[in-house]
Amino acid sequence: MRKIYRLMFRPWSSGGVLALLLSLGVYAAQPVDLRRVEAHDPGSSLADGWQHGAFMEIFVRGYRDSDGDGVGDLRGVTQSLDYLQKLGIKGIWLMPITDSADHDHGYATTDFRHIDPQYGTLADFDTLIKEAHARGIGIIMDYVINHSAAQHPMFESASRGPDHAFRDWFVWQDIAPMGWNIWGKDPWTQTSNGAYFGTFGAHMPDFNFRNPAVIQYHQDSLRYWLNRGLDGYRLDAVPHLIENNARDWNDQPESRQLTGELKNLINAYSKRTTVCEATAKPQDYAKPDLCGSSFAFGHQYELIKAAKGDVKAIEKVAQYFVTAPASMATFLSNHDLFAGKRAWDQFAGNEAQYRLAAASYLLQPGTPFIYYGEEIGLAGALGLFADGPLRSPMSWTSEPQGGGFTTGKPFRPIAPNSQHFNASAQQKNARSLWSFYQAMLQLRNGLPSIARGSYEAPFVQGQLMGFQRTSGSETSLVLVNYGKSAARTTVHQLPPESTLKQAFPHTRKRLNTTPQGTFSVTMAPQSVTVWVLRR
Ligand SMILES: [Ca+2]
Ligand SMILES: [Ca+2]
Repeated sequence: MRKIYRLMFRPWSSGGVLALLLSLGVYAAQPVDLRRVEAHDPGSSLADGWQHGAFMEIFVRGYRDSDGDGVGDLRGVTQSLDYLQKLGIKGIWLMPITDSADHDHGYATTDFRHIDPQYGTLADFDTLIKEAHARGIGIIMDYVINHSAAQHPMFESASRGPDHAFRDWFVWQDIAPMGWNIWGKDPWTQTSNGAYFGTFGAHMPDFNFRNPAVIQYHQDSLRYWLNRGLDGYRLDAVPHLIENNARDWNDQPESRQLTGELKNLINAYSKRTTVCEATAKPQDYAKPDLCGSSFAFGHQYELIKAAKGDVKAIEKVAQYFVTAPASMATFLSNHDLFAGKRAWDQFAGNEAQYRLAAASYLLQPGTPFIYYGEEIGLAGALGLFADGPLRSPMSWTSEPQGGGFTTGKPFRPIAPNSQHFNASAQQKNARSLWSFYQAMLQLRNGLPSIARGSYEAPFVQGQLMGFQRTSGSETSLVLVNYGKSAARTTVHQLPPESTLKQAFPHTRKRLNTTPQGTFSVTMAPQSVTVWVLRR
């Protein structure tokens, strides 16, 4: 008998109270906010194309604590907007901020329309949106649509038996079917009241998207936040929305269809954007008729290997955007361990390699998603399991107890390198990693060819990569020498007898191309240069 309600006495949480009332049989009515939400687009004050600027992925719990309880919150993010603007950030991806059962990453949702009280209030959310927009920064957030937490009042009702409310909102069979295997695990959980399906495990039961009421509920919930001025969503795990059978469960046509419909709902609002997590076929999901943008899973490993000098990886990095859509969302690492450790740990603190990886993805096509703290070399916390080290507090200062993240006791250990690798120290140092990230984003924000230009003439010579980006009359030439020795190279396919101005490092140097359209230059070891040509 697994009818044990995990009661969490969180009197400040409506979800907790409702779950409690439900479990006591007190609350007969539906405890979930099922109100219909019509589209009321408040418009957008953001610049056209803002969503093609660099994003920061923020784990609110670990970003900045405004009230000293040791847990990051929305006001902490609002207090960090000036910092993000100075860095050159144009968008923020908030990891889940709604009520969750996990009280950590937030992907086990218990209320799709309520801010986790530890993160703040709806008023705090509204303030964050308003203050971000005032700085030209848009905000998207996670929407975890495939599943809820097992503690969601809807699932708690459904799990009581076939005649209970919300039963058909989840995927049930009398007896768990045989033959299922998702990443080495059986997704079915047998209970005394039937078996239910959970792609990511028993704690996260999948919704039944063959039930139109479920789709309508999520559409309403998406509109709920868009109507408040949210600028879009990162849709979680969309290839897993709809399963057909034990063989055909991943990335089914039905999931693609529904993903496209959700993207259409979101992007019908002015200047909104959608980016999808689709690990198996990310390039398919970036296409306009599907999600429009999709994380470039797999590419991050090549970026890291290339930065370490791996010639095969350098070739792959050079070729990636020959075929990949420019709407890919590129990154070095994120909150999930399957995507890799924090960049600092993957490079074991080698800043030269770190810079090469950063330049590679910040100067290529795609929309870069910087993982919070990446710009200061935030290391993973020590002594934690699984993906815990990836989600430690941001290091704001050298303060040894809370790293400037909190005046209280941080919910998780601060980074072991916070004394030198913190936002305060690095902003003062023109040679810091932070300053390098800022310089790369200045190139993106200042040069249309780098931000959204074409991708042309990629080449690799030894451990040196080059490519051109063109927008209108402006062409940028990017050269990256991943090797540990200087390299002389001749670049071809440039406009003949034209003047190239060096844009990075920022010098007054000018060089001319030959009548044949070539250009020769010597690259210092492990260096990046950017040249700009205007016709
Ligand atoms: Ca707090
Ligand atoms: Ca599913």
